Amino acid sequence: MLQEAGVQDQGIEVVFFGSDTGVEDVRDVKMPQHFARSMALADALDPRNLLCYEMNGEPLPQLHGFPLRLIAPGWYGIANTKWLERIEVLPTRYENRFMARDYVTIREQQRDGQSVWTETSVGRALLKSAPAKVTREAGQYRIVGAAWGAPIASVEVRIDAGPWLPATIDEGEDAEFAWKLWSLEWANAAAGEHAITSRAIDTQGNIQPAQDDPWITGKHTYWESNGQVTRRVRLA
Ligand SMILES: Nc1nc2c(c(=O)[nH]1)N[C@H]1C(S)=C(S)[C@@H](COP(=O)(O)O)O[C@H]1N2
Ligand SMILES: [Mo]
Repeated sequence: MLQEAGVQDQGIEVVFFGSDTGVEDVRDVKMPQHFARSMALADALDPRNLLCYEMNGEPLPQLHGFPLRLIAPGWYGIANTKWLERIEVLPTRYENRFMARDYVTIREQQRDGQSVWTETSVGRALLKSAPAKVTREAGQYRIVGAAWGAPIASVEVRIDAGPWLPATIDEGEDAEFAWKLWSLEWANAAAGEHAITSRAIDTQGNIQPAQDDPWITGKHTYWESNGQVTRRVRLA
């Protein structure tokens, strides 16, 4: 669509406006505004982005953005503007509430022995997994979970303080951005309380960070929380 419309040379930013509105106090201004999110032109031109009017062969449900929404695969949910009303190309960066005030990540990172603080807009999805549940069939326990946020090579599971065990990733749809479901047969599961942790490994060898990794401990806001998840279960 952007190519057909013909983006001018000065255009660097593409803004997607939803139809939901509100009034916000910004400095001394009562500013009426729409929900809106922007992307750099190069990101917006990614041919994997979709303007969606159907879901599973049915018209898009109202709750999910009828009549039209953006789906930007590989980005956190906030990027997927629903109830799309307008697309604008700007010659400047766009910094509204949903780019620059809400949905920001404040990180403290060490650089050359100094703390450097950054505040960045929630962006591309990060490597993540979580154990979802434990099932029992004929006395055999199984841990089931999901992994997403990057091309997943493998998933490992740790029970209590044990070694990392390789989970089995389900076959099934090999869509580039689809969640991967995984499972692990839990051998010799003993009655009582247990802690189950998973970690995903992507095709570049990156490992999902532990909760005590500086990447996670230095993150002072809620969003982009891609640390390992530990779930506690009690077996009867
Ligand atoms: N117009 C509009 N689009 C929006 C939002 C919104 O509040 N208004 N919320 C965003 C957020 S934070 C998420 S997680 C997804 C949720 O999409 P879903 O309701 O289809 O799951 O929509 C995004 N798009
Ligand atoms: Mo969200």
